[in-house]
Amino acid sequence: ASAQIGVTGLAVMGRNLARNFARNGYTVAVHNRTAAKTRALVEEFGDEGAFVAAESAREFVDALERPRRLVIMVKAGDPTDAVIEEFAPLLEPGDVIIDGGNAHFADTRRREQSLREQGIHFVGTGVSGGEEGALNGPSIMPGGSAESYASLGPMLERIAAKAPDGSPCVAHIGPDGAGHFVKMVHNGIEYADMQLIGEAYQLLRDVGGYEPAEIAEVFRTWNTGRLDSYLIEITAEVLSHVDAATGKPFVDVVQDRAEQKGTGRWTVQIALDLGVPVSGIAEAVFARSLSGHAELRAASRDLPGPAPARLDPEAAKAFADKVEQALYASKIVSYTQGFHEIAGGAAEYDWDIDQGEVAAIWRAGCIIRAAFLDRIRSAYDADPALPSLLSDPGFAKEITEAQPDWRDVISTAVTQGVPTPGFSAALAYYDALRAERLPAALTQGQRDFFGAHTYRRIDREGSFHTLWSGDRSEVEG
Ligand code: NBP
Repeated sequence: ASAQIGVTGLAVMGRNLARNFARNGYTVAVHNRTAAKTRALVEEFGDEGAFVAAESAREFVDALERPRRLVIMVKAGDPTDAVIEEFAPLLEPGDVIIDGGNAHFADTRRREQSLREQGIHFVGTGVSGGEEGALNGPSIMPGGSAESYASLGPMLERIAAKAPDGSPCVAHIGPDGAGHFVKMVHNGIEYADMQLIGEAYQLLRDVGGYEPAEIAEVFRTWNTGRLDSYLIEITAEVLSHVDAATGKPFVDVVQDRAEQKGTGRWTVQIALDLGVPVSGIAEAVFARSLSGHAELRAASRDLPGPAPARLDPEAAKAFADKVEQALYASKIVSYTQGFHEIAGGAAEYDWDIDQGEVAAIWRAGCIIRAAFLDRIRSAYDADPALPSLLSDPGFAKEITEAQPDWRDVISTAVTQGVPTPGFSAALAYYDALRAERLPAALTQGQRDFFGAHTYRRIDREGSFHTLWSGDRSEVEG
């Protein structure tokens, strides 16, 4: 046994992760259900480091140093269970299985519990950064036992992305499913970021009258400021790309139906279960599903409404600055909601998650990497019990300054008929939080009226019911 780590599942992610370990000096055992992929990896990249090719599960397990560290990088869902069932009987107490796929955290909790009974550490690990990240440094979010992290952590730190201050983008998130939960929320935030960028693009195009290549320049400028992020950077690349076949902007020849693999949807489903309002993320998921309803959209195309009136170039320039404010303010709200969900998950499942650390390990390697995350990290470092990002004095100040433009952009969108569900949901969340009174009091009255669900009063303890169909006197509920 000579390999310090093994990777089974050698599609794009597993292959690149195995190469990343090898390039960092580790001897890596590699295995894949279809053995041809294992051989291909060693043939193509064998000179990058030390690989031990294993054809069978037994060979793979025997190639690993004890305690064994075995990374599973297969399609999430049933394949993961199949692989665990294949390997678990070959392992011994103290060995560590790392699942780097996009598992649902509830599956991870189930697998962790069952393997723990056999003395095997199961480390459900979020890995973000796609193919490129897996090879050159992903952001890594491991869950599982603290004990497993003691032996695994240093290896993950070597292969992880490095933040601008040099620190590795990996941290032990918490027990059992905590790592996959945080990865799920990362993806939900990613959906929201992408939706907000999409809305900014559509406003610049329809109201600002800019062409895609010009909008790319606007995004490039934004990318030198507080919006500096990977997603803004690639947005500029996509918008400036010209389709070779037609000579048209690439964005104009792609069908406008956004697909999804499910992690954004999970973020919203779980938020509903936890009772955490993630309205911005939900709007982003719904916007993708709406875009895919081709027949509904075709049937609705003739519905009346305003057509955007294009601004003159001077006004368009001023409008673009306002859109930047709206995008930034809405982004603060999305992250506020995402971090609230992490806090909600931590409370529900008894995970002690360091929110500042989560922000820190998202600073590089992952899809939502951004200069902004350093600010979030500082906010939580300054006050680990921060009730909301909006309570941080720095973010509160920025949102105060952005507010007139944020409102103005949404008003323009509404009067000109440009859909901005993300911007609007973010502002509605903000306004609801700061409201002195919400119509929830009326909701409680209605619930008591039709269902005797009772209500609480502002001036007395206890629950009460009004005899709505009687003399309307109040009784204790
Ligand atoms: P895929 O998700 O396409 O999975 C392909 C791999 O799963 C192949 O190695 C395949 O083996 C193996 N596999 C399947 Br399918 N069923 C199996 C079974 N019953 N037993 C054993 N092996 C089985 O690969 P990927 O895109 O590299 O993603 C791997 C994981 O990483 C996924 O969970 C994904 O969600 C996650 N992830 C992907 C990205 C990304 O950008 N692609 C980013 C972050 C996380 P075979 O070669 O024999 O068919």
